[in-house]
Amino acid sequence: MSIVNTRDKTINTKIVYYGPGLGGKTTSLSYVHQILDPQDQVKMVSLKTDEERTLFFDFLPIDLGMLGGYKVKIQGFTVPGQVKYNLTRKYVLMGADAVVFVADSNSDRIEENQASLANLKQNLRANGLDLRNVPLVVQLNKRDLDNAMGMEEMSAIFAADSSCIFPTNACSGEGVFDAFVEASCQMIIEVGRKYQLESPQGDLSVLTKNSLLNYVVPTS
Ligand SMILES: Nc1nc2c(ncn2[C@@H]2O[C@H](COP(=O)(O)OP(=O)(O)O)[C@@H](O)[C@H]2O)c(=O)[nH]1
Ligand SMILES: [Mg+2]
Repeated sequence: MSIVNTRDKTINTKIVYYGPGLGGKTTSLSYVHQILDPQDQVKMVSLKTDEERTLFFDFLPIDLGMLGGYKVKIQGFTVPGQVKYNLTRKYVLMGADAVVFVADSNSDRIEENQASLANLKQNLRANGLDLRNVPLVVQLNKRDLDNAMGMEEMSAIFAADSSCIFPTNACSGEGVFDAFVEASCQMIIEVGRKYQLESPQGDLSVLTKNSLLNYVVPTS
């Protein structure tokens, strides 16, 4: 859940990368890290499970600095995709302000994408959240695969829940930062509305977008 402190003017938010196992969530968040922090000053934390532990996720703290008079921070998380780690997924999703769904374009993975989307909705509900006020941005990832499912057919899976769909290749990074920018801006719009934030410097989501567009994304 976003925490906004109007006295010391901080906005703390959370973006969760969700999707089936091996779809490219960790690769995507690592790419975002690389763009935001090319010197690797802030470490991305990856908790790995062993047989007994069920906590298993990546965590990246992101500091966007001052935007419109507010200190804006984002906690970036990925969930483990494998079916058996549902407790971790539910826990990581708690208080999410936006979700980036990383779908696997491999045409053998259609059912896993559908199941993971259904699982996302179920876990949002379990956390008292739903897609009406938690923005959902979709990455159709692994577009480079020879057996990639058609874009239209694949987009149709998500059409009812999101109008923001990005073809991506998390390995090259293509589209990944654009999806992150979109999720961040939609999230700030939602948080701004919820807390009735006003900035003398203008619309917070526009300021967020402009600030993120200053980062250098290599063109391939
Ligand atoms: N060909 C291809 N492979 C990818 C892409 N994104 C991720 N991968 C590979 O898919 C595997 C799983 O990626 P990972 O990020 O660990 O998936 P996660 O389980 O969703 O976190 C790794 O071997 C990645 O290198 C992509 O866009 N294209
Ligand atoms: Mg992962």
